[in-house]
Amino acid sequence: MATAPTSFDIQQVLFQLGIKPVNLGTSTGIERFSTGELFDSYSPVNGQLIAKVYATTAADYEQVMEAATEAFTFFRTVPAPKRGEMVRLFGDKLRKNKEALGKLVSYEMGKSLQEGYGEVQEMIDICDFAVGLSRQLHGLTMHSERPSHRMYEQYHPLGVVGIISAFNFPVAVWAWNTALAWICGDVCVWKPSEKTPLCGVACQNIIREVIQENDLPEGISCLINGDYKVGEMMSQDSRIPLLSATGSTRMGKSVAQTVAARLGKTLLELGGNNAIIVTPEADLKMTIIGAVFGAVGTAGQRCTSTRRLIVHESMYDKVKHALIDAYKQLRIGNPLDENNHVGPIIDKDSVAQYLQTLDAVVAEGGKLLIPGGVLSGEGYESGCYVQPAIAEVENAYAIVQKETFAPILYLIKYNGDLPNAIALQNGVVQGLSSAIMTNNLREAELFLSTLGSDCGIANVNIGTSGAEIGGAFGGEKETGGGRESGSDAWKVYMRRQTNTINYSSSLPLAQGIKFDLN
Ligand code: UN1
Repeated sequence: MATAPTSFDIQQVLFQLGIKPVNLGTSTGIERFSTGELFDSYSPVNGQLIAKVYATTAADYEQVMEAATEAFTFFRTVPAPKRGEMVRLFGDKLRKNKEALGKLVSYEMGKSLQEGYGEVQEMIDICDFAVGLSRQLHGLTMHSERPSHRMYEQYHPLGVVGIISAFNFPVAVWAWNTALAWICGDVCVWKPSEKTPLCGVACQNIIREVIQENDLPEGISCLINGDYKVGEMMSQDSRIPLLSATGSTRMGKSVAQTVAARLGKTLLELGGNNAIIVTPEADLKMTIIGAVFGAVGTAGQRCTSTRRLIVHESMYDKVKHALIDAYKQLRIGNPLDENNHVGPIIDKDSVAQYLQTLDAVVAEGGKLLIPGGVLSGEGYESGCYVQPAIAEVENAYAIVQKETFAPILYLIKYNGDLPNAIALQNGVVQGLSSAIMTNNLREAELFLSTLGSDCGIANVNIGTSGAEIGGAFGGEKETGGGRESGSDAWKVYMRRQTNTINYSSSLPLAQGIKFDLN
């Protein structure tokens, strides 16, 4: 189905967000520079060049790290609620720029406009959350075993926090990290994905206004750009006590090893292979909406996307036919046209991986119920539009064990009782998100119990994607173990200190040890 290449004025959006045809990709907050190579950002929507960005060199990186380190010496002394005020002002700016930034996200990354706006809303939500949190960075007080002693713990800022983010959430994942890190008193250096550098430049332009208008220190929010080599500079840099990285498991393993070798901390949010279990007591209509949005939303490129549907044999045919019917109604096309459900995937490499995965499914004996394929013709000139596919498979297939960042949904049958389905759901190396569709309390509680899902996120009668910012976000096993966003995820951005104060006039030792002089 053909639609207009863009249903909005991209030039106006770029102007509002301060994006030029050629952009300096390195910034220490206010100052912008870059001496590296120029690289392009193409839109998967229509294949057109949006703008160019200069990459960060090793010398540029040094300048950024000096500014960040310097800014930290001041920023750590600013009271946390005052740092919260800065985040509140940032949230206000995001509200003003929601439409433009949402459109840029949609145009540079390819997700639907609704999801582009949703992503900016997620940034606003985390700012609000962080503002409140800035008055709640609580530690505990505990009773000392010694008389007239007081013992408590407190949290101090860590230092320079590095953030490596992925193309699929080009702005929100930075905001999850940076809004929390700032209220915790840290300063941030951000490397956005080289596939969505303009979203990074736009965000930096927005925070730059907050820094300038409020005389905040340059260096609290820095931007660097480029490929994995720039990421390696961060991994190796002992001036970065915490590196938060979102992306593939392969990238995460490399970052984790390098950072661990210098005993730094990582916060990893890596691949998922998320399943929805559909029991005999599931509501069919809710199941179909949850599964289809989970599988084709963001064109299957969320780490929380639904990859596997594990359906009880008694429901299997019903679910299969309802899914096929639903997929036939999907409108694939320009994501800026709100009539469309599914936009393009990020680039042609990704299209090639999608096609290889479909071949591998067939080679292992799977059956394609909706065969998929690359769309061509008017409106599809970028070559990045693919048909969301459904395949009947076995969970044990090697290809099913892997995460393919594309709209491919695997349909898997289970027989007998719920523990069989849970075993399949847990029978992958990843552990991010999971869900069960059931109206049976016993099934729901078993799924959430210690014998149930082994994932960081486990939902009942909701799909696998679309988590709210208030909960801790992240997963187990090869997903990396990190937790970002809500709940007490802030603690990873701070160092904990235990303090014991003696207000007696003697010096008793812990564990009753006697040590007398004279
Ligand atoms: C991601 O795909 O990296 O839960 C993040 C969700 C979104 C965040 C996804 N709130 O689907």
